[in-house]
Amino acid sequence: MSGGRARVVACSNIALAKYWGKADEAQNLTAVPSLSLTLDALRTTTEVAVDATLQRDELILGGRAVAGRPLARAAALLERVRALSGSRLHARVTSENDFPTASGLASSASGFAALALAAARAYGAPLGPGALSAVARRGSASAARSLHGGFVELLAGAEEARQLAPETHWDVRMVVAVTTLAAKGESSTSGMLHTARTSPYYGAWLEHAPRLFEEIRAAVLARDLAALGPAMEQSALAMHASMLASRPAVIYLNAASLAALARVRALREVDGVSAWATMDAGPHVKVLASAEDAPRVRDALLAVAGVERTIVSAPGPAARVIEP
Ligand code: 2P0
Repeated sequence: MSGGRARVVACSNIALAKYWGKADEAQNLTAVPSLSLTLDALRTTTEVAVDATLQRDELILGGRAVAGRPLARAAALLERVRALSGSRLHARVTSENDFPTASGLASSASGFAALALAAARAYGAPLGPGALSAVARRGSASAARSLHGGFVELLAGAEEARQLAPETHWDVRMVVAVTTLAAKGESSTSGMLHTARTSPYYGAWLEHAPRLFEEIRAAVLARDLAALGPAMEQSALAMHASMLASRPAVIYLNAASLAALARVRALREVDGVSAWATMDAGPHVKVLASAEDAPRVRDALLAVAGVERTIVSAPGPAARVIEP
């Protein structure tokens, strides 16, 4: 026997209150509080196999061996888990997403959450949920949130994320409008560091984001979509505004993203549907609505020029170990 092995499924998450900016770059602590919804329909499955014959860690993503920065980030996480478990053996990481990677659908969130849990199990590291969340956060801050199901918060400067309400709390839907299959240009990490360095609006973002977080948190606890929606849209658009004022600008949205945003506004103002949009570090638009309204929102988004397909997701569960 050359080592342990574990297989994990983790769901991605979409922030209703956005994180953009770091309080501490080396520790990967976030500058603003964020609140997310874990999504059942966006999943990563990751296996970690510890293998005494390996000279270095290996990463296979979607069936292909990967080197460079993705491997370095995965190896850094494995190194932390090895330090906690006392092992010096390397591992082979095999990971599959069931959604487009590196395009603003938060593959790093589910990816690093799955990797943290699978690595901890494979190496036998005795990590509780808080410590696991902290290990995932060092890989990618949004990953700290994906270890939990339902509605999850990560406070500014916090080591670990915690669940605000379980997936059964509120039966909403997130309708994801996939606007392009092209890989995104700039990583979230470099985009937010560049925004912090060069955008005159970054200070305003830091000041306003905590207030939006509190508003969003209260609306989620009250299951109040009419209160949540405007604050959620403002969180996303204020974040993008801070990026747009950078030099040079950080632009993730494309023409189809803007057309989808306009359609969501028309859904509310013309069709009377309570639907609210959010966007991340990529061109896709994600729309929050009731379970009842989700089919109508999906049909409206599919008719937008440049929207290639939609994914409708219910709130999802915590990351979990599965049988091989
Ligand atoms: C979020 N995003 O709160 C924000 C909104 C994207 C836009 O967290 O540098 O991959 O690895 O901590 O977590 C995506 O950035 O960044 C993200 P790092 P991460 O969901």
